[in-house]
Amino acid sequence: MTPNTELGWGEHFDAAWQAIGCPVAHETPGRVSRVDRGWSTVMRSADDRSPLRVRNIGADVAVGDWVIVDDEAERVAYVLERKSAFVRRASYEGDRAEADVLAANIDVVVLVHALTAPPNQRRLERELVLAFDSGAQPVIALTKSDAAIDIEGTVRELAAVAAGVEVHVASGLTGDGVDTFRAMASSGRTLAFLGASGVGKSTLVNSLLGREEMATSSVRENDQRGRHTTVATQLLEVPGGGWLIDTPGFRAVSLWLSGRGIERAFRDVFDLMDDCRFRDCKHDQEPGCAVRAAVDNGTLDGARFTSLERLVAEEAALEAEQERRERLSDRRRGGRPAPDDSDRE
Ligand SMILES: Nc1nc2c(ncn2[C@@H]2O[C@H](COP(=O)(O)OP(=O)(O)OP(=O)(O)O)[C@@H](O)[C@H]2O)c(=O)[nH]1
Ligand SMILES: [Mg+2]
Ligand SMILES: [Zn+2]
Repeated sequence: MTPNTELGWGEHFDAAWQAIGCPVAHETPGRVSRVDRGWSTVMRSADDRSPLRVRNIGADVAVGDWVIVDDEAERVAYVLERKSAFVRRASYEGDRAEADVLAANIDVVVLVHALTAPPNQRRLERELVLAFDSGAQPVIALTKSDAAIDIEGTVRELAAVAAGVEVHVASGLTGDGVDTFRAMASSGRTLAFLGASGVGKSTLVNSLLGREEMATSSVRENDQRGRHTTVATQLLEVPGGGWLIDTPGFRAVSLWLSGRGIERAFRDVFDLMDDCRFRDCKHDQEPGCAVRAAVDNGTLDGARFTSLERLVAEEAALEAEQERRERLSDRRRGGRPAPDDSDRE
């Protein structure tokens, strides 16, 4: 039996499943719709009324993953290679860098901001880096259009740092502009909604579902901050096809090891850098610096350049830390090559 295409199964997963020899164990692969403290809820079909509840033990599972459950239906035995994933660095204690996978196997990452608060360009820039690195298509949703302060102004400011990504205005409350997202969710595709607490992710998700599935609650009067109402990420079916992943609002948009996310999110600035006279220009005091010139003549916002410099430094620090940890674990093994996974239990 082939896994369920309505659940979003497709070519990529077929190949990933074959690559590990098509193990079946309890059943063909299912999709994780929810993760709670080491337990996964696994759906076998789009209308699965009694999804499996299994332990994760040792498996790194995120909502949206395709997994194979062991023979006893007790735990996740395999997690199939992901097609895409939105990953940030977990809020950390000490200096251990850990990945926090907010959603896996998504087609579209919807970065949600509210039109009722001043535009936050710096946050959007960071979110875009992670979104480009996710492997999914990023889009931007500006919600609460019915109660907006200044729609045009906010769209203009955010579009200026959006690196060409589409910006859509919507209201989860009135349903205005919501059809755009419904169209994106067609035929088994998965949309993940990500953003700060209180921006209206769950309200938008409910509007798309046509039912009050997710709880919502009011933001704080004084600063418009949310109350972290959504506590567990969930995969939800849109009537008529497609899947939505509603996620808990997150505060820190910390970088995880990235591919070309920074270059893609700051393409305009990297294009300028190509025009600097010196290849090793630090964009500081050098003659013929195209970046400085653009800041001076007002075509590039100095704050955007500072933001890029911070992100580049953050990425470099993370890479250095990863290398240090790898060296450390090499030394613990006494310089011997790392044991094969199959040797470990
Ligand atoms: N006027 C208006 N209010 C909205 C809209 N969308 C959400 N809200 C309100 O904003 C508040 C927060 O909405 P939620 O949907 O719970 O926000 P969230 O992003 O899911 O928040 P977390 O789950 O905490 O991450 C609620 O009081 C909603 O009614 C909208 O389109 N228009
Ligand atoms: Mg919510
Ligand atoms: Zn320069």
